[in-house]
Amino acid sequence: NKLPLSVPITLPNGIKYDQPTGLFINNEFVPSRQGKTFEVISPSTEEEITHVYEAREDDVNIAVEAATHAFENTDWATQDPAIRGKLLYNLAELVEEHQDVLASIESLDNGKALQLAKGDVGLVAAYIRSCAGWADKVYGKLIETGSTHFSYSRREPLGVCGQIIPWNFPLLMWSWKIAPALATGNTCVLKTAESTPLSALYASKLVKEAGFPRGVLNIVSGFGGTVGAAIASHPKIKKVAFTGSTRTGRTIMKAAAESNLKKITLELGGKSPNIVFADADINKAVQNIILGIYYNSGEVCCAGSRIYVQESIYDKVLEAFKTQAEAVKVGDPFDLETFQGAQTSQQQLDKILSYIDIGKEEGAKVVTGGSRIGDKGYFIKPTIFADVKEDMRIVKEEIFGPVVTITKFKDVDEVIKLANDSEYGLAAGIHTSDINKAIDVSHKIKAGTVWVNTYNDFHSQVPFGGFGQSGIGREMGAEALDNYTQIKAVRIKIY
Ligand code: TXE
Repeated sequence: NKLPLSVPITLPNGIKYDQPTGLFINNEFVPSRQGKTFEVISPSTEEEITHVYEAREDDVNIAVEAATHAFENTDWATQDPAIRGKLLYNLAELVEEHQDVLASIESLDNGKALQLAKGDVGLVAAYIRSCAGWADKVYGKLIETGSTHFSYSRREPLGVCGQIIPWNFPLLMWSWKIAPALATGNTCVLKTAESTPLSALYASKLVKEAGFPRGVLNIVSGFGGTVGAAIASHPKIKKVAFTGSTRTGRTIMKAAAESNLKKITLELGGKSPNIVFADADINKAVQNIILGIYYNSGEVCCAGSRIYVQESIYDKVLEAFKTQAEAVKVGDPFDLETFQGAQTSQQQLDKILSYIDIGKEEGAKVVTGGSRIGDKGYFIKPTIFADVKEDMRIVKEEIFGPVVTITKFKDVDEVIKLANDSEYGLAAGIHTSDINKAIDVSHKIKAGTVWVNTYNDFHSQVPFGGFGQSGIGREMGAEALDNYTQIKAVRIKIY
């Protein structure tokens, strides 16, 4: 039986909508060439939501052709950029108009608490709007080289951009990828994660409604080893932007190098330190360490997964943290009281539970949590490990779940050493009331983002990305546009 290109869905909160199931190519939903489909599961019930069409390499070729045509043979890249800005602005408005359904799809498909999903959709609209504003503010330079020449540089788009996104923030990652690429006149072929394809397909309807011309944004649902690999090695794709694991990032970088040396940006894993100094406001610091690790069920690349507390306040912080961790409401994402929903997949559930076992075997002490909740739906208790040693795997490796380690430190020098002892370098948190210490430690920490007296606190204008093995390049802010433009120098001889 052929899968229809749209299926009616009633969401757990009663919202009814039509879910597109096709690949989005040339502004139309189409079946995949081979007609294969895959199942999409609700992580909170483990029940099937729907099937969607599964792209393969031949579909990637068709999508790349569509994107190439839009880039080469239309005025998409060469028109007044304010027109692209207006289209992005329209899209931001539509995202806001459809925020309830978008957030609900995200909760259903990813398992995250609906309240958090609403926050994600707000960030999506804000970021697309921010890029709308950038579209007509991409400048080159007039370069003074003496009276014999006229020299200038201009920023030009790259062409077709391949984009591969993960499942932890499906719609937010979609926006971080497409908005700067489209603002600067590129065209896109984006692959969603196989466990969370639904929200980007729904948003594709909005892309068409916003007035984007055919072929500028194409979405292919499918698996990493087939569609993802085809994007990373495609000879007509000029750049690949990826968010996901460090392991897959390496594979993509290799494929990009071996195919056509396409440009890359990678936003990878992390093991971010969250540091509480004795002079911090303890209540606020504890709220931030809760937010740092249990927000989005811990499935956050910059999760504050290593907590360091100065020894004089360690017992007090640990007690307050334990109490608050035990009060975190875990469960049905559609319950508006829920803070921590389900983990996104069985694979993720298994990985986190295996790290909990590893922590126990390594001799760390489970302060609270340490097990699955129930046997239906991928729920895990907010977990704290204390009495850890710095070389334990639970301190070194990314768990990507609601599991955190907590360690004592003596002074600034010691905690900087501990914080920086990681192959990653995505983010860090510092909690202190001393502005000198805040600035000094921020500058000494090896991470792409440092939050002071806050955590997981994003803004469209603030660049985000990793040091070390946490990635290459920055998303958001003016820096994001650099990833999607290349500089051309023009030098004209006058006499
Ligand atoms: O990641 P993958 P997985 C980390 C986190 C998590 C672990 C494994 O620790 O537990 O990675 O998750 C596509 N060529 N992060 O296995 O494989 C894949 O289809 C091209 C951190 O899901 O990196 C999906 O679209 N693409 C992270 C995307 O890559 C390939 C977010 C991410 O999947 C591919 C997610 C290939 N060979 C996981 N193989 C973050 N930085 O936020 C897979 N993909």
